[in-house]
Amino acid sequence: MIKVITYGTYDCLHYGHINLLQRAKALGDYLIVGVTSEDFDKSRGKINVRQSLTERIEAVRKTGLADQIIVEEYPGQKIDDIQRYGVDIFTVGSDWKGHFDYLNEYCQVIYLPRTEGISSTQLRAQESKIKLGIVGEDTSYVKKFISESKFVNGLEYAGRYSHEADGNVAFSAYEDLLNQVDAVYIASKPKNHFEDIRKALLAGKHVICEAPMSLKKTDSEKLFALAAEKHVVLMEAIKTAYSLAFNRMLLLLKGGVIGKIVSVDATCTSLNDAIVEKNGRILNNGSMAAWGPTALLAVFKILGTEYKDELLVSKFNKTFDTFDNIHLIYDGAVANIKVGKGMKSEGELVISGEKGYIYVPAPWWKTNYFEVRFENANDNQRYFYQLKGEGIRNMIVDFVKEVCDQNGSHNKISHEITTAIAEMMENFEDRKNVRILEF
Ligand code: C2G
Repeated sequence: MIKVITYGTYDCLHYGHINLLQRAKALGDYLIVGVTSEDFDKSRGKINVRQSLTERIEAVRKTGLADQIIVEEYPGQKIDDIQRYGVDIFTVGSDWKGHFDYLNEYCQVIYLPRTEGISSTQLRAQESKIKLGIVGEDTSYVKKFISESKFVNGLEYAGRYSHEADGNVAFSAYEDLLNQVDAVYIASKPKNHFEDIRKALLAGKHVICEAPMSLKKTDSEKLFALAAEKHVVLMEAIKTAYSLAFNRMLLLLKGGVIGKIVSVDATCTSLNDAIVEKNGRILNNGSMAAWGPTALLAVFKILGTEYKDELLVSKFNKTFDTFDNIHLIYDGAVANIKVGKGMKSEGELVISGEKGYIYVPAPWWKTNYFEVRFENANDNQRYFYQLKGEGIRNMIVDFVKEVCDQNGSHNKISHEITTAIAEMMENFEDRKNVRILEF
């Protein structure tokens, strides 16, 4: 019996795929089809896959061409599979010609002519594109967001509007932008977020807003209620939530890998305490607005939002907080956050447990790597997940998917966490439980 194996994503299964599978089947007596897992596709840069692994496996199964279906999950698995299943022929479309010649050491490699004129990317692109506008100044982060959005299928950048009359804006009025788009990325100053979001939601637009999305708990609740009433998406943009490594780490913690969690220590610093003024107005945010949401996201994802007590210790320069130390007391655990734009420290995340701890090296907020460490170092585990674009393109992909599906499954930051972050911003602004180190 001649065994043939082939692999693919098979997203939005089309006749190009089926053509390949038919010819692969004809090469032998038994065809094994490897369907790529979501993690494996993300790690090799395929972030726009629309269908779940289950849906893609089912589509391949329905063709009736596969005698066996397996999941491809890691680089190098092909060699394992060829040996494990006693495969005689590996085949794949000619778009991969040369890429798998190394498999000749294990079996015959055959590249079959690719079917021209059809691809999953093309099919996804035919779906209606979401027009996205941006509200905000021409900062380096906004520029990065625009360049990252180009990797996202189904999205079309329509231009920018800014409250500060600056350079090359496509729209001179916010209403003009809202009339031309389906969704808005809001990167204006935090104090403008509420109005910018409210107007967009009232206009029936989907919103992804830079953190902190809201500076008051009640404002956050009002905005989510309005989004629900208008049947549109409202998401807070904290890219860390969309990093594969961060999410796999959360799953390990939930599974008890380090036992009961005792403390979460998160540090985020970027030394940039220059006061930026324009027309007499301070343009830059302090440490709490710049880094608080990211650090709080990790704490709230790991320990929840029901802390019993809090203490904020802050240091200021003439105009904003250059360093903030946030202590949160939970039932049986504590969180200790250090954020700063006027100081420098090791930007690491350490989650301590009764059996071990997880160490995420700096910059943990855009990491692709973490370690699980134990008393006996021989038991230590290391995890690596490729992360392209710091997680921004992954975040935009999930925003687009949420706009298309609107079932809440793609938004990795719950309304509860966004609202808890808003409450912390409010406590800080109101100096509730805040001790000032010096002014
Ligand atoms: N294919 C084809 N003609 C097309 C589109 C795809 O022959 N118009 C073939 C591809 O060459 C591949 C298979 O169909 O052999 C599945 O294609 P994709 O789902 O795009 O997956 P891809 O990432 O190309 O799979 O590690 C090998 C890769 O997983 C191959």
